[in-house]
Amino acid sequence: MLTFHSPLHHLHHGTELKDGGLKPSFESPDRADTILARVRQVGLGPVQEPSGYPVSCLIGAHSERYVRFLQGAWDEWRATGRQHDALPLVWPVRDLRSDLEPAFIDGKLGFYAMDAGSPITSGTWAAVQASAHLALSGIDALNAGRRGVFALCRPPGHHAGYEYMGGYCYLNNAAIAAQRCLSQGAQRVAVLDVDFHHGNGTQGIFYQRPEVLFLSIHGEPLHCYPYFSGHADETGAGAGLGFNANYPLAKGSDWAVYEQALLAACERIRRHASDALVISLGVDTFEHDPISHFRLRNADFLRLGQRLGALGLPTLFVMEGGYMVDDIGVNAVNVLSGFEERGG
Ligand code: Q9C
Ligand code: ZN
Repeated sequence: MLTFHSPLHHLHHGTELKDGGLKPSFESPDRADTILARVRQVGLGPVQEPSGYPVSCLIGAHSERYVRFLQGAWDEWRATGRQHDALPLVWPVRDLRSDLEPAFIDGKLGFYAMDAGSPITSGTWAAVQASAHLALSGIDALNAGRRGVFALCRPPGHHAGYEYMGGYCYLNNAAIAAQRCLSQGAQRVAVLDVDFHHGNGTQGIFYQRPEVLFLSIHGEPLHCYPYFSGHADETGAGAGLGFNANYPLAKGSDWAVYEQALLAACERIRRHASDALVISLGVDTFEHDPISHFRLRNADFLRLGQRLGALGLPTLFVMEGGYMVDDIGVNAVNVLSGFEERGG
């Protein structure tokens, strides 16, 4: 399997609020380094750097003004004399106005964020842009005839919506890839999100569109982040009604429970008759993940990959979450190896 990777991800290393103080984020550079080392160790296949793409390739999945905000946020923040990570601290919830973009950076940060989990740092835009280019390069490789491709994206993307960042995510790499796939001639695409957390950003971007089937298997949202989306009754709207499928599972779910949801999702994907499949590949479903609550074991990730390979579709794997760094390489590459066994 071909892997796309860029060393530019190192430019982004943020902080997050935990235990009452600012700490280094769980979403750290050594995550991608560990996965890359494992890709090389098992000889998964060649590793390539991404091509360059114009900013216009990001539009569609995101609005133009949101991409412009991301691009300029650090400079606007620095211009106010601050040098530490920029974090939002005020949000336009419910009855507040969300129809007007604030002019000052502190207001813009809240306007374009769902939480305080996605800090803007000096290197964030360069890393985020490179991450999206990995996903775009991945789709181009599929269109050139590859059957399975791995975009080793970092920062991750699935919590990022049409006009917001959050949950360590800025640009929605999987949605950007699906969008490119359609613009290059695909009629139908499926995006299956196997990260522990609901892929709220991807769901929102495609909620009204029947050509993109979005499915997500995740921790039950009344108890698990992101709390405000991911319920089973979210099935799409307008023309997209019936093209969104959520499989929320109880905290503590193991492979036996997980596999049932996975089989249901695979059956729904077959019915969609997709030309291509994008997998939002989070491995924070692992039993020892520090911030998540499923109980998948190392070997279960191999089984997950085998099920995905059996779908027989051109497949792009886009890296999302996974915070037990010791095992992240083994678990992510197990999915990819399982896929190759069954369909490569
Ligand atoms: N104490 C992804 O997996 N914060 N994002 C959880 C932990 C947000 C996860 C709080 C988790 C976001 C891509
Ligand atoms: Zn996650």
